[in-house]
Amino acid sequence: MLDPSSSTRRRLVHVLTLASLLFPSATAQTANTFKYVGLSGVSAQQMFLGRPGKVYIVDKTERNNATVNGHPAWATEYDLATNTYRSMDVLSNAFCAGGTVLGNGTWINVGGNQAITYGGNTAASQTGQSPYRNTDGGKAVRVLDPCDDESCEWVDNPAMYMTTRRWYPTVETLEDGSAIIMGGCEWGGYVNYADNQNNPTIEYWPSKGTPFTLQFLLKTMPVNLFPLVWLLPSGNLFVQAEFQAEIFDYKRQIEYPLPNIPYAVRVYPASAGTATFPQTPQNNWTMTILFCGGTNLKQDQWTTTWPISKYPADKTCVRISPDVDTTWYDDDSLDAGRSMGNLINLPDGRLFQVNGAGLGTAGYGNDTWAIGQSYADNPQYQSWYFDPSKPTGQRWAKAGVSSIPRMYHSSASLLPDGTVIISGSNPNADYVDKVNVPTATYVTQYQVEIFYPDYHDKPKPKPQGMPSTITYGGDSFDVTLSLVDLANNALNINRTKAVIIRSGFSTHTMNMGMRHIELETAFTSNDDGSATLHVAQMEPNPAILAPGPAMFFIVVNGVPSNASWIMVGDGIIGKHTLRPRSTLPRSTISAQLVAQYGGSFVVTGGGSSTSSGTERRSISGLMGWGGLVAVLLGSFWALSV
Ligand SMILES: *[C@@H]1O[C@H](CO)[C@@H](O)[C@H](O)[C@H]1NC(C)=O
Ligand SMILES: *[C@@H]1O[C@H](CO)[C@@H](O)[C@H](O)[C@H]1NC(C)=O
Ligand SMILES: *[C@@H]1O[C@H](CO)[C@@H](O)[C@H](O)[C@H]1NC(C)=O
Ligand SMILES: *[C@@H]1O[C@H](CO)[C@@H](O)[C@H](O)[C@H]1NC(C)=O
Ligand SMILES: *[C@@H]1O[C@H](CO)[C@@H](O)[C@H](O)[C@H]1NC(C)=O
Ligand SMILES: *[C@@H]1O[C@H](CO)[C@@H](O)[C@H](O)[C@H]1NC(C)=O
Ligand SMILES: [Cu+2]
Repeated sequence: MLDPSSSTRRRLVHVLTLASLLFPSATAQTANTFKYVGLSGVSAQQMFLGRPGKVYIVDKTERNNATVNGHPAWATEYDLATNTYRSMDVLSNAFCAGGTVLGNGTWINVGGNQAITYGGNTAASQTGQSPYRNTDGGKAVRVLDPCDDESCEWVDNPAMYMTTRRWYPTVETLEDGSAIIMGGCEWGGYVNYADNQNNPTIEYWPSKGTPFTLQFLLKTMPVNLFPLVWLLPSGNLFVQAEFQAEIFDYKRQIEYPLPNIPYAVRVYPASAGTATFPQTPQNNWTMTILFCGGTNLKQDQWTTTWPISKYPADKTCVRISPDVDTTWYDDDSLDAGRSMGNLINLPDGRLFQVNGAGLGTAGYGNDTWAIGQSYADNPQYQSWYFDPSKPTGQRWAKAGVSSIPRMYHSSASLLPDGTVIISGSNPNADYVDKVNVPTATYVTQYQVEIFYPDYHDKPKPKPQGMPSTITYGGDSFDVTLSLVDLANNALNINRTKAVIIRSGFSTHTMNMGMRHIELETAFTSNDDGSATLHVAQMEPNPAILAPGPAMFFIVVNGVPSNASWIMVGDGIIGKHTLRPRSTLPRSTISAQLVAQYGGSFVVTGGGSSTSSGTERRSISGLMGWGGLVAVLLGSFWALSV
């Protein structure tokens, strides 16, 4: 294991920094690699991108290296430009909290555990005494308005708390920008051992009244903590725990059972990777949810009396599109079984799988069979791409290899430059390093890594006119791209996508609220090979993407621009303005360009067509772009690269 403070590592960082100053092209050799960039100060059990340059990290209360107001910290703000952290004071114990961003841009961090002392043991006082000075976080709702200038702090005020205790709750943002808070337990545990501590209820934040019971959370004991929940475009919720699944019409409080999920338990602590496929104009923004890995423990095996850390994780992947089809479909299996392998939406439409373990599950405890305290072993260092647009059997491809074990309490998030930040891992009750526990196998990780996807070494498009707001319906807007932005191939305008990604709140192998939404586009290409991309607003349906901040990317032939930071909706919690669907002009290509390309084009599957002249004319409907692209590859523009 790498020691983050070793002088070797410092020297290495210096050499790399020097190299990249002297040889700027050195940074162009990073594709498919992980790079250590800094220390997080507290372990990244929970992590989210709150501003374009700021990542917020929340940990459980423990003896962290970072301190704040005279006690160990359990929250930091990580600056992406300087790779340094700022300690933040969270008052209550945020152990296994959930979180999301609201329609007005405020983030909430929800639930947790009693105040604790050394070793993760319950503190005698619940009101902020030494050594950690933490308070009871069971009902906590911690509130943050992220900032660029280091002025913001978490507000952890009991006046804003929930009415019931929730350890491991799931939080999802709804159409009005408020949050629904589901499930959890009162006093913790590996699973929800006893009915008398289950919290099978739902409440909202801001509150909409007293909590009500979801029958599903009674039926799915004992594996119903951190239930897997997505707001569907229909406005219903899809809910999955244990082997069961349902559609929940939360507005009318009606539950519709779905067939059981095949092969394995996916919810925490089995902790499959989960993500939604890109929701695009072509698929009518239908949500398809992928579940990969987990563990196939049976109902009576959720005890800690046997060596779970030796039990192989599951390797199957299954998917469902709950709004249109209640069938579970097999998808391409993982190369090897994996628990806790995060799936992260990339702007180019692929998913990136990272972190996890080949044996065991999430969780830890003082069990003789545990690896130290870890219930998982055999960390998985190989990361993967999953491409939902590829035919079955060809969807997985190897990405990079990390050297840091990232298992229980690790996290990951997409960043605005298309890279992925990865941090955390601490399968221990308190902070552990090789000094205080010389025999430790899996220490508390503070190392922050960036993964550079394979598109990273290609020149980034720098589109002009990037938006800062996206509305539900309304007038389309224009983004312009130079010929260079189109990788010196004017035809790439027909392989250009406008993509919104919400990176979500990453914890326990989930990124709550993570979505990939592609907007409808049309284009006008110009004589000089530059082009204007006309971009439709969101569909006038906030259930496709709930209101709140997100990233907007232009992706040219698989290469994303840097994102602009957008607010989706009106920036409020409440009823959002719905406007008529955007109408787009017809796509046109400069006739001069068409002439330049030779004037004669092969059309795939529809005869052939000749085009020449000097006036701009519409070519959609005239000819298949696929054929045009095929004929022109390697010709004028490609040669001029
Ligand atoms: C602990 O914090 C100090 C600064 O307070 C820093 O120099 C050191 O690198 C940190 N160590 C780790 C392991 O994070
Ligand atoms: C968003 O709404 C919440 C709940 O009403 C409130 O606490 C928070 O201050 C609001 N944020 C902003 C930026 O107005
Ligand atoms: C587990 O073991 C650690 C290390 O020996 C100790 O500090 C802690 O108190 C123990 N926790 C429990 C719940 O027994
Ligand atoms: C597209 O999805 C919406 C729900 O978001 C649905 O109302 C509509 O009927 C669907 N359209 C088609 C053509 O399937
Ligand atoms: C993209 O963002 C990164 C990180 O902020 C920055 O270093 C880079 O210059 C940006 N590139 C472009 C093309 O804007
Ligand atoms: C873009 O190209 C595809 C084939 O590659 C074609 O089906 C589509 O119609 C083209 N789009 C436009 C707007 O011409
Ligand atoms: Cu946890």
